[in-house]
Amino acid sequence: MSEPTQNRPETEHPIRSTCPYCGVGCGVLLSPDGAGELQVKGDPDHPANFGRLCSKGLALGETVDLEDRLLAPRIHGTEASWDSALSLVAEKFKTAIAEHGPDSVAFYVSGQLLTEDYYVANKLMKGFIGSANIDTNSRLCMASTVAGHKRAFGTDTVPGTYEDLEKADLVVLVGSNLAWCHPVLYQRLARARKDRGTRVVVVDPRRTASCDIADLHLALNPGTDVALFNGLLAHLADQGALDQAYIAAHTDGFEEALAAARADDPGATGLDPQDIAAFYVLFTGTEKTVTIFSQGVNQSSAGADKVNAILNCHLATGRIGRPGLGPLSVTGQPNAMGGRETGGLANMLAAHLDLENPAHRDRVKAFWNAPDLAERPGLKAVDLFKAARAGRIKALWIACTNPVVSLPETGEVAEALKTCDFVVVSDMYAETDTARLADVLLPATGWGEKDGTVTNSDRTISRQRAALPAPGKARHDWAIYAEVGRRMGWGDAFDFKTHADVFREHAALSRHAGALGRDFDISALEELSDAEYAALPPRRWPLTDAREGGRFFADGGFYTPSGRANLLPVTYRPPLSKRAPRYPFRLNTGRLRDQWHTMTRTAKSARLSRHLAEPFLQIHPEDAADLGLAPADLALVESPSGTAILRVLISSDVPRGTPFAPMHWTGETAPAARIGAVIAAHVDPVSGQPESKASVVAIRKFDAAWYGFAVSLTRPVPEAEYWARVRSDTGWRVELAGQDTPRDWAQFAARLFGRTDGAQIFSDPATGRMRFGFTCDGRLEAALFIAPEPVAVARDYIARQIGQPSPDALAARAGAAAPDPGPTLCACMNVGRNTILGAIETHGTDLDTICTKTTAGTNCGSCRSEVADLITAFSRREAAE
Ligand SMILES: Nc1nc2c(c(=O)[nH]1)N[C@H]1C(S)=C(S)[C@@H](COP(=O)(O)OP(=O)(O)OC[C@H]3O[C@@H](n4cnc5c(=O)[nH]c(N)nc54)[C@H](O)[C@@H]3O)O[C@H]1N2
Ligand SMILES: Nc1nc2c(c(=O)[nH]1)N[C@H]1C(S)=C(S)[C@@H](COP(=O)(O)OP(=O)(O)OC[C@H]3O[C@@H](n4cnc5c(=O)[nH]c(N)nc54)[C@H](O)[C@@H]3O)O[C@H]1N2
Ligand code: SF4
Ligand SMILES: [Mo]
Repeated sequence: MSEPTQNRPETEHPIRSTCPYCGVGCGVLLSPDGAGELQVKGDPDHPANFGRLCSKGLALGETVDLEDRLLAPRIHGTEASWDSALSLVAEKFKTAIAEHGPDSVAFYVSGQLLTEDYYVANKLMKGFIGSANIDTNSRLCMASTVAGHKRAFGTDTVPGTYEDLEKADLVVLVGSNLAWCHPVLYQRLARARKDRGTRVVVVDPRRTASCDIADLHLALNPGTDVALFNGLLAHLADQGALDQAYIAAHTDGFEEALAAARADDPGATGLDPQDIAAFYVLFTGTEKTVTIFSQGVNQSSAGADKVNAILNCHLATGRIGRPGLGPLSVTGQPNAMGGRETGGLANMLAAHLDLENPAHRDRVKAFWNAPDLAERPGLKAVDLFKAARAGRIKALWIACTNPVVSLPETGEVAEALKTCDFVVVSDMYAETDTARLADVLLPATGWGEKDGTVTNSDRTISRQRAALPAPGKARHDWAIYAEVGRRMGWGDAFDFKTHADVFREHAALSRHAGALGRDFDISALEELSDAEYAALPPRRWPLTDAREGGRFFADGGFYTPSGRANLLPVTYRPPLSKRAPRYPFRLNTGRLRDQWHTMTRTAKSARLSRHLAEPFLQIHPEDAADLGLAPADLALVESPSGTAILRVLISSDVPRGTPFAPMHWTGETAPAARIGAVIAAHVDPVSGQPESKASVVAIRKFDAAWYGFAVSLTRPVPEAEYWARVRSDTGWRVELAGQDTPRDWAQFAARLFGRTDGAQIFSDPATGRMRFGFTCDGRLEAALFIAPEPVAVARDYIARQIGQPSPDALAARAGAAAPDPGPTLCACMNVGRNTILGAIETHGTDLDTICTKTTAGTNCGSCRSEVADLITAFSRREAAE
């Protein structure tokens, strides 16, 4: 077999590319040094970020090393050639299809695949294997929005653009922590607010960093957004604030929607009626309103209804498709939109065409010259893994996603992979929780090495460009799918030579979609030469000979059969997980500022790991008091499906009864803290999206007999009921705890660090506290602190002692000569909490002054709210003294 074309890294520097994290889709400038290092800067010419980057984008260069990379295919753990691995994959899929039919196989893919990867995977499954059993992690992410858009607009269109944020007078953030999850958009909003006084309302049960710029924070009861927006629709009607002309000319279903809205009670939100009224008055009186929504809306058993409740208010006021107003779904993953455009969901066709529509199917079948185009929707993510668990999926291929961590009821997902006869995983790393359960592991190139396109939240298509060579034998995802397509017998259909070939075919198919009256038409790009594709600047679709970019629906023109939008009658439904005496808490989950999902890349950066270094449970002070939980204790969170152990973080930012936990930790980083284990697999009946933010749980103290903290030059391998391991500048740091006390602590320490030499041991039998230090040539290489209570040492100080002359380090105090900067608060500029507190004492309580003096918050600004919190806490303390 000939090696597929591996495109070479671009030679012109800096190389323009796109950040691989969130759906803002920031442009980056890459300067490789030729020795594997990569310098990353914001692209001043990219329309998403105009040169800005957040902490994660800035740290990209710290994540491209090859440590832990999967560099060659493996079959049952043994390295194998591509030829044998792909023969086996093609053979197993063919056999399953021959014996059990096309629906006995499935692909599970990802919004982090590039459009070219997605296109080939979807073509192979829907067009040639002849099943629609291809679903994506977008099911956990954007499915409710897709369903809501399709119900209202007839297609999955994002009507507005990012500029609308800067032209709006009111921005409502619903279930979106923009400050942490879309930091560059948040910066654009914060700047606009400063310049023109934009009002901001945050609708979120939790007080988040985004509330820093909010005029009003509506901490509603979880899952009650439909009641809130239904109340708004009724209020708009009562105030005569509707756009009757727009309703009459361009919509259907208004009366039914209003009747349903009137029958609902905004009291379900649990909000102070005055706050509700203040929001309604603001919305009613502000024509230029943008409503941004994200996972607090989508990840709900009423996700699609929440989306439609919001869209109803915009449609009924005609606030759509004009500058400075409209609904704006911010997408999570870099190519969530590209996945929707290529039809990566099990209930969609390609190019925004409908699987249920025979005319659409015929057109795609003819275009692909496909033997067996799928005729009905395939299994959605949760059902797909349930089918695998039940033995109905005989061959499953997972790419670019880590479902054993990110799906709900992860215990069942792991069992599904064990049950399934044949599991293929394509990833950059071998040690993910999912990759560990694969029969065949395929090494994929990753960001910085691969080439293609992504579409961001405002329909802008940008190029990702390779700056580094493909490591080892890694291959591009599209090329792997294409080769399997050829080996399964469809040589002509998968005869792509380059990613540009794939893109041109995708663009050509969209011409047919345009001709069938769909929104997604990028036919202007179908004849790009290789050179034009290589040089493609960011461009917003639609891209036809007649039209480029712009907004949708200001003058109607919806994609429903009638051309009119549907207002949908929706009614508040509570979350599916029901509180019970045994499970009295409702667990909210989500993201942290400096980690990306299952951390396979961001955890490589010590800088990013310093913001919040451990999985935690954010819990209200009164709940903590009821449960007898003190700060830094460990809590055991339990649901009917599993358990998780998390560090207790007491905070009144979360309401009573509704604690919050981050989603990021895995078997590699904190095996006992995988939150997916406790999330119930309840889904929205309309969209199939899991309700990841509202599972009921019980909480109690995890009664540890001992707690530990360790630092080490080399990667420690902990054996304890609880541990969490992160990078530090000098190596690694680990938190530990256990109920069983090791018989021999010295041996425990030696095993933890993989050392055979003896340790320096300091122990205090009276208090049960112990310290172990391992040195080499008089320098500290590893240290372990054990105590019967949560270990109290200056962690950053200790971490910095690695490589330093011992044994001063074990004194566990910050030396006077070297002030301890404390946990990192600003990851971009690397400024610690203690440094900021020091600056407040010296320079006073003005936020801008503190930021300027310490440089904290002077890059992406998403930590400014935390700086402000420190100032507030300091001022309160001063006032009390
Ligand atoms: N730093 C970072 N940024 C990311 C990511 C990451 O992993 N890390 N991932 C990216 C991805 S894929 C996505 S999808 C986005 C997600 O971006 P967001 O949706 O902004 O992030 P989340 O933290 O998942 O959830 C948002 C908020 O929903 C709130 N919420 C919970 N229940 C409800 C409810 O019933 N109603 C309302 N109104 N709010 C509720 C939560 O308290 C939370 O603050 O982030 C993207 N950006
Ligand atoms: N409890 C809870 N669960 C959630 C959520 C939540 O808010 N709460 N959010 C959900 C949401 S919105 C999302 S988007 C998901 C995200 O969840 P996942 O998609 O499972 O998380 P990632 O860590 O992004 O997984 C990407 C995987 O692909 C690999 N990879 C990276 N680049 C490439 C590439 O180019 N090719 C290949 N083949 N592999 C690559 C990475 O190493 C990693 O293993 O989590 C969902 N789960
Ligand atoms: S906001 Fe941050 S994570 Fe999102 S695309 Fe921009 S740099 Fe990347
Ligand atoms: Mo997502």
